[in-house]
Amino acid sequence: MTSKLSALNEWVDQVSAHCRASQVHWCDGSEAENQRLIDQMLETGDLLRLNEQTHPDCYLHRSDPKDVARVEHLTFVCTSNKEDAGPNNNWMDPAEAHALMNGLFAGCMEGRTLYVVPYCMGPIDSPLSRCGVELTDSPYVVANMRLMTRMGQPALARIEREGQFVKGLHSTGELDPERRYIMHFPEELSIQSFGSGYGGNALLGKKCHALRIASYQARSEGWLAEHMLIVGIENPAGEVRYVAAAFPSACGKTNLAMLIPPEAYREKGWKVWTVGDDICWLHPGEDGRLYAINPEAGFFGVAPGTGAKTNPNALAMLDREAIFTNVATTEDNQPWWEGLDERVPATDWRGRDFDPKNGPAAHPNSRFTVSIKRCPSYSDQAESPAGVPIDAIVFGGRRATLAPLVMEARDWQHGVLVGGAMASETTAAATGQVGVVRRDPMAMKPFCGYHFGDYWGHWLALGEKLTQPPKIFQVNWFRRDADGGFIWPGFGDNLRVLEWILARCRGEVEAAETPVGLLPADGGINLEGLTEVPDMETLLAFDQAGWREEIQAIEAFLAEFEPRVPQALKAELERVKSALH
Ligand code: OXD
Ligand code: MN
Repeated sequence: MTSKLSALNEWVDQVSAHCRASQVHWCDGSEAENQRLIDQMLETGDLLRLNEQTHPDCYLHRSDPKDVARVEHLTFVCTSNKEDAGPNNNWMDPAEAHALMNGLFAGCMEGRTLYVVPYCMGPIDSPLSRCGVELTDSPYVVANMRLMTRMGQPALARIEREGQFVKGLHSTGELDPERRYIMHFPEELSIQSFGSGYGGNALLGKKCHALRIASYQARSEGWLAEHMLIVGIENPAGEVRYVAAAFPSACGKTNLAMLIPPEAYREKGWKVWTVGDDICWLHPGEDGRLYAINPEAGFFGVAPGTGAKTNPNALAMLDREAIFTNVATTEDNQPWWEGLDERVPATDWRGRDFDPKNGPAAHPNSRFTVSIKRCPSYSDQAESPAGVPIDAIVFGGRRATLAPLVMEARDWQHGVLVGGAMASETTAAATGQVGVVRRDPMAMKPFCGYHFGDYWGHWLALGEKLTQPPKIFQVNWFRRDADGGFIWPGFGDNLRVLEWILARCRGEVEAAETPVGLLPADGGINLEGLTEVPDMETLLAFDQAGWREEIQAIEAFLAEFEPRVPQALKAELERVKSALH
């Protein structure tokens, strides 16, 4: 009998020959292996050791200054039929893409080691998890994959049992932005990434596998791969309810996933449990509910803005065994970023003496990588092979105006429209202009591996299978006042909104009907203990004229995905439109 690993062995041999790798190393994920890689990177300067007293086993990586974010314009979905990738993706013919990538990879690993990185996305013994193997020439990628996924021997054993895995090939090449491509071949379950070492481009388990390839796979298998955090909210009675929430990159998913309840809530016994901060795989269960797993095993979080007030749980896990990328450092070699504290850094993210004239000390998209096990609020259900049952799905955007603090969709179908119409101001997580409003359906604009029209159809079809579907909500923490300041305090106080959401799920509180959704009735959001009462009237206002304009913009946006926009979604849009007029 041929081993189920023979396909893997053959592929490794073929890649190694084509890339002319000097050595091949199969990663077992062990502590000893990790230590050897770290030592080697300390020697080459790929990693710098941080202050060993304050931050034991913490390292700094300074990337190439032109390689600091995801590159959406260089990211392609290569389906045999162009239409299947949809207007939401860049498309290249698979044969053309393979020819291009074969050219780039030819001989690119001369003098380098090819690392074979077997990994499992999701709890190692969950039937909902999926495996992959990343071949990479970057030890930085290996060290990060070890924190971000279940990497090494147990994953290889599962691959040997199942025989199926996603094939990812990565090389940093020369880090030349002119020779950089992130290619996805969903029909082949494969990924090829060349020319970047940045997380979202190079840690192939994350965006490439767990979102773009998985979303495609999920469509044919009847589940969803989403850009969502998963959080458990424990009420004073000790009941834990789970919420999955989609927000675009760098809009506070990590903070929300591990928020610390406001004091008045803590005193009563409210607790928050973290299951995941970025990616969520949702499967219908036999009981007609939706179950979620976090396919990742670590955080690749945005550092700036992470501080004692915004995310004390994150700070607590970042003082050991973490990799920092493109942060600044203090005089005594501690990692530092804007929003951490009042200290003045000594060195900026590029290694220069800090000078405010050069811009922020830490790169706005600087990151930390750390195992989820280090999170003080890590949920004891996060490893559950069956996943956690989801009561509410939340879609959030960053909008200065119009979108209220919270709004409930009438039903699943309306919720799909609410998610599909989401818009948000862009952030530094991807290259390009920051702060412009763009439509980002379900926060999946950069990550859906197929046509958005088909994706919405899949959401609608999946909803029909659920006899107890989660309720769907939209939130916006980012409303601004006339002076440009945020109206809602955010962070821990977002629990006030989650409390309302969960009370709605249990049918315990009233809501006010508007043409665009249900808003909290007067006094519906608990403000107990807030020293400054925010302008709730503005936060929960329904602006009829503004929504009329918005609905026109949504209609025009949806039209871009014709002829594949589901009839039911258009009917839903018509319903909202006529209610508005
Ligand atoms: C991320 C992103 O890194 O969304 O999670 O860019
Ligand atoms: Mn993300």
